[in-house]
Amino acid sequence: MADWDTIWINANLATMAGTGMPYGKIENGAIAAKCDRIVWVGSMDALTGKPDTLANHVVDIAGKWVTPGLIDCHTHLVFGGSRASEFEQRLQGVSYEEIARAGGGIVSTMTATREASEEALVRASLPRLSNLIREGCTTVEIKSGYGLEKSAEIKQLSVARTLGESLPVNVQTTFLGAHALPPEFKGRQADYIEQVIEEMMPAVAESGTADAVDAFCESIGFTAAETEAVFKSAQAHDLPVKLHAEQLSDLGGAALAARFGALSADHLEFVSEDSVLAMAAAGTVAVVLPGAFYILRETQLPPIDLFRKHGVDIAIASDFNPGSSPVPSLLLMLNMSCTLFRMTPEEALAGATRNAAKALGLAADRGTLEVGKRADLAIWNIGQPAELAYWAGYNPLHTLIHDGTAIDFDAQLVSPGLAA
Ligand code: DI6
Ligand code: FE
Repeated sequence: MADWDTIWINANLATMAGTGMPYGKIENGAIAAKCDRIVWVGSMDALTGKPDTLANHVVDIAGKWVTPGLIDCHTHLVFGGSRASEFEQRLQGVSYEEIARAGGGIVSTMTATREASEEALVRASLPRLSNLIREGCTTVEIKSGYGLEKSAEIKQLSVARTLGESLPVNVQTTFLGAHALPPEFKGRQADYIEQVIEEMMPAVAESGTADAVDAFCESIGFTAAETEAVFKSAQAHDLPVKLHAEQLSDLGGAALAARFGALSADHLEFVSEDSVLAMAAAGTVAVVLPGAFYILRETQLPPIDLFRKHGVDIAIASDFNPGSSPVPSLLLMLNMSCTLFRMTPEEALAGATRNAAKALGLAADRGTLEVGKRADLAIWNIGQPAELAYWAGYNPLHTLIHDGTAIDFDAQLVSPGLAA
């Protein structure tokens, strides 16, 4: 018996480890796993013996490219219903904010989500998550925020946990109780926040269904002061925070998030340079969401140059949700972050691997091809890593390895069919 379980040889590796080489490239390399961990990464020349003496399984991948499994660090993929009719309204000129203020938007999804059973939500969500996995995702974050009451929020989070147990993927969950004001609290926003803090947060923490806490700090969401109260409560329950900030206006949410050592601030189209500086000092990741920008036909670009200038790590994510980003595709985000936001293909790939791991607090364990990290590998039929951002609407994934084992897509995933 050899010491390692599997070695992939004749591989081109985009390790995404900060080696100084673009993409952390190792051409003509090999990578080995034992159980669920990477135990060796390097060039074929550096192997200390014949591959079949080192590992029990030798897989010759004939020059294909290997990247870390992709990480979608911001989704709302558990929801009931669809919002196709709002899409039609928006195409007629009604804005996202107008729809939200008229009681549609997030609240309409809330109604459908509250009505759906846990089982129905699982059934609706499995093909959505399968779609992300088919494109190379090995970690996906899923938020609540369509329950907006204790039991429905916990239902959404439990569904997310069930999805992670049902499919070959690592699911991270985020409690987003402060997403929108439910109609029964109309005119009583302070009371709702009190309920989030006094009732929901302790129950969510107690249930163990959330890995982090998020809020929607926005003119159509919650104020900075309300967000701060939610963050204090999260801290009291030892839950890390992240924030939907500066998507439609600048309320200073990103700076507030930085003050709480947030893992990430997300959207950020309207963020100021001072807030970017605060994020840099706190190590808060900037998560940009080109799907929502595209679907809402926004024009204010997130300040990628300021993130670069001040050394803020940039992640990209699908923001998959039924309203502003009905787009269960991280590969498309790689393309859009380049075409729409002028990121480089290398920045885009770092945004969907290394920096996305950091945005979830998982940097020690995931996001790069390095010894000791999880053996989550995506093997691609491409000639160079930039192709992952270059193709749009095309999936060059060859094989996906999760925790050291190749996923059998036909047997383990659920067929497409996105309807709820
Ligand atoms: N910002 C978003 O991008 C999603 N939530 C949020 O606060 C959109 C959610 C939705 O429209 O259903
Ligand atoms: Fe979002």
